[in-house]
Amino acid sequence: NSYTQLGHNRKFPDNFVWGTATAAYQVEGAVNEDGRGVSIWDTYSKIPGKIKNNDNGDIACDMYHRYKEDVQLMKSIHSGAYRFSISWPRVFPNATGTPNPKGLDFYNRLIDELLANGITPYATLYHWDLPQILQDKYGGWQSKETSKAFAEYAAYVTEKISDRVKHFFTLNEFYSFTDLSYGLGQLAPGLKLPIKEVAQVRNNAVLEHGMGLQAMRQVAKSPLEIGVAENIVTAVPVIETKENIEAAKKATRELNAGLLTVMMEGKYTDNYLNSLGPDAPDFTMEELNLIAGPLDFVGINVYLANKYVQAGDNENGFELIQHAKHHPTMASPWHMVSPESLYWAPRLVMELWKAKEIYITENGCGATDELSQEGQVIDTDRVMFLKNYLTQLHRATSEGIPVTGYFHWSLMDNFEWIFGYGIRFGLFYMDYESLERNPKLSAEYFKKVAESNTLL
Ligand code: PNW
Repeated sequence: NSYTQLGHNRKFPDNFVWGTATAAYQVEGAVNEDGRGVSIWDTYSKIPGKIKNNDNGDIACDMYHRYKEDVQLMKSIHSGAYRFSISWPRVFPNATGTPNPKGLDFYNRLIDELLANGITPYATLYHWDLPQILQDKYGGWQSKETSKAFAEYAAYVTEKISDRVKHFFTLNEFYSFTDLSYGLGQLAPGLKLPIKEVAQVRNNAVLEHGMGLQAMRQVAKSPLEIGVAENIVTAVPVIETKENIEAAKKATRELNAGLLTVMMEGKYTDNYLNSLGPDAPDFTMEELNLIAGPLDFVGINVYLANKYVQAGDNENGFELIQHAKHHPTMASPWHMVSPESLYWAPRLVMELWKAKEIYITENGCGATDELSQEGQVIDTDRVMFLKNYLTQLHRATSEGIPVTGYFHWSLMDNFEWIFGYGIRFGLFYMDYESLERNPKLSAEYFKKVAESNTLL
């Protein structure tokens, strides 16, 4: 066939899942509709100077009203799966207690529309929009009360939708909503707490995942596949020698010690606890057991090689290498171009923790796309990005690394957190005046890859 290239098998495995992803606050809008409560992102985005251009998610892509059109967008590019997040304050305006049936109804409508169009729903229960009331009452993730509240919310949602949704993620990107939010002050609630408290926030977050996981299994209507979607900190061997690969394994294990590593191993590494010393978090053995509740798959958001690494003579056995000053980046300042991360991240997860099933729950890039007079968006930068990253993903699957699906971030341009609407990640271009959606060249590329299940 026309997709076969000379001498290469460029197919992805049979039944490989090609999907797209979004998150509630970034696309839904309708923040005051149908009894939705306030989240920390509503509050944070209204503080002048926090978000580029003082943008906020009040309208965003208005997906709350346009979801039917958006399901057709997915269908048009052969996105056979869709990863969306559920807004906790829509379902529980006060975080716990009396649910708001109208809030859940939106997700019921969305799920039914997806299924009617042959698209498999993948639901994320938490993508950073914490009910404001938990922040005000308990300091949000600083308290285990938030972990308990999450378990209640997670169980409620699972009970209501698990007749139709079989794939769940508890939380999205622990590193972002713990360190970046409570330590580095970059994301809501924008705090710069001392390390002891940040370590406790991390512990409460993984505990919350564990408690949620247990609660969800108890109420599931049928066997579910539950995992996380973590932005694993990936250490990539700078040159792929045996020694450097060993070093990358050790480094990746330590760099994720407070989050993914403890979820996979049920204990904090000695290095982690020793380096924290008196700042180590409070936890019990019983909590560690919950934290390490078995996952059905590991979901990883992979954008870059966070660090390059080589073997070292020191105690750790590895040496981290900084990116060179002119290492190329995509439009987001943090986004170092490093396609090989999409090979190494799943390989390291498989080797370190014997993962049997791995999803790439996010990958994509930001750009400053523009719509031409002819109504086209020719995003050669994103197509270049995808060709190179997917080449590495193909390398992974052809070596037998058990990656079963890939979700592109994102279906359409949306509210890019502190960068507002200034950086665009979509396969579809959003005109924020008319709210019209237009496919970019990358949408065509994604469609061809997904449809043929082949690296192009
Ligand atoms: C992810 N980094 O965030 C989030 O899950 C999405 O909501 C977001 O829109 C998307 O990626 C693009 O930014 C990230 O510093 C935030 O490496 C920071 C990093 C990576 C991903």
